[in-house]
Amino acid sequence: MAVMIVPLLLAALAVSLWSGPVVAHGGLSNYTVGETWYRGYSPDTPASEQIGQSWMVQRPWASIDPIFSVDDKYLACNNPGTPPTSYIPIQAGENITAVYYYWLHPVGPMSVWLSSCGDADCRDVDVNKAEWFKIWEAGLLDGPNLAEGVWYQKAFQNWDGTPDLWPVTIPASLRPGAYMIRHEILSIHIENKPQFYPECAHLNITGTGTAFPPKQYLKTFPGAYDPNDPSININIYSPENANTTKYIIPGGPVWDGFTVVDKYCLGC
Ligand SMILES: [Cu+2]
Repeated sequence: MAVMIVPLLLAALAVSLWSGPVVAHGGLSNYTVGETWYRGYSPDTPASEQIGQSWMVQRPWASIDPIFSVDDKYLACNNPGTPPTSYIPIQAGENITAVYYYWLHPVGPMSVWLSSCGDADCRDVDVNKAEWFKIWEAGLLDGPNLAEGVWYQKAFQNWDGTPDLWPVTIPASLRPGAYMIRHEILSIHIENKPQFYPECAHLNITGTGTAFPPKQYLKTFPGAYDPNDPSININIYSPENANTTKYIIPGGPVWDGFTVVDKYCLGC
């Protein structure tokens, strides 16, 4: 019984949202872990009813509009991206599912990042100085080319009134602690005008793991992306991209959960 409650609730909410005006863009509205759902920020609800509330786990995003520049400070955790009050409790090895009530854009990669808050409360961490590592990514799933192929960004959309669900596993080996999680959708359907949609939440990760990624996986936002990266400043409709399914997801490799700092290798 309990298992059914969350999907039904989400479906009901999704339907009610669909009765509003149809808009472009969008964002990450809620998170689920197991059967528990955690409410995120909504740009459609007054900020005063959300910011500072004891239940809030997500950094607020004031609008559904994208961020266009890789140098924008809001690339880290959107605008304003100020700290929430609460943490989502989750065990390393468990899934966290990002819930979008709708997502309309079809083309471009999606990635999920974590940043350890160390001994600090994540509320005191500067998201632009935080060091993030990628734990998940997905790009083009199926050909025939970048413009006409099926990307995960398209595949995860539902058009039956149910929300779009994006499940990701927290690496089981990860050292426990306070972390920020950052979901990013990069939409590249408009030539040479990338659109970034980041949202962040706070996690209290438990577990018995000891692993943590080495330096080469740690990136800052801004900083992780080059504006001239051919995967970011891209025209998917160009003749040279008409016959290729090759696309390198920006931001470097996903941390596998096992590659750790070699204690015998200074400076690695
Ligand atoms: Cu849009």
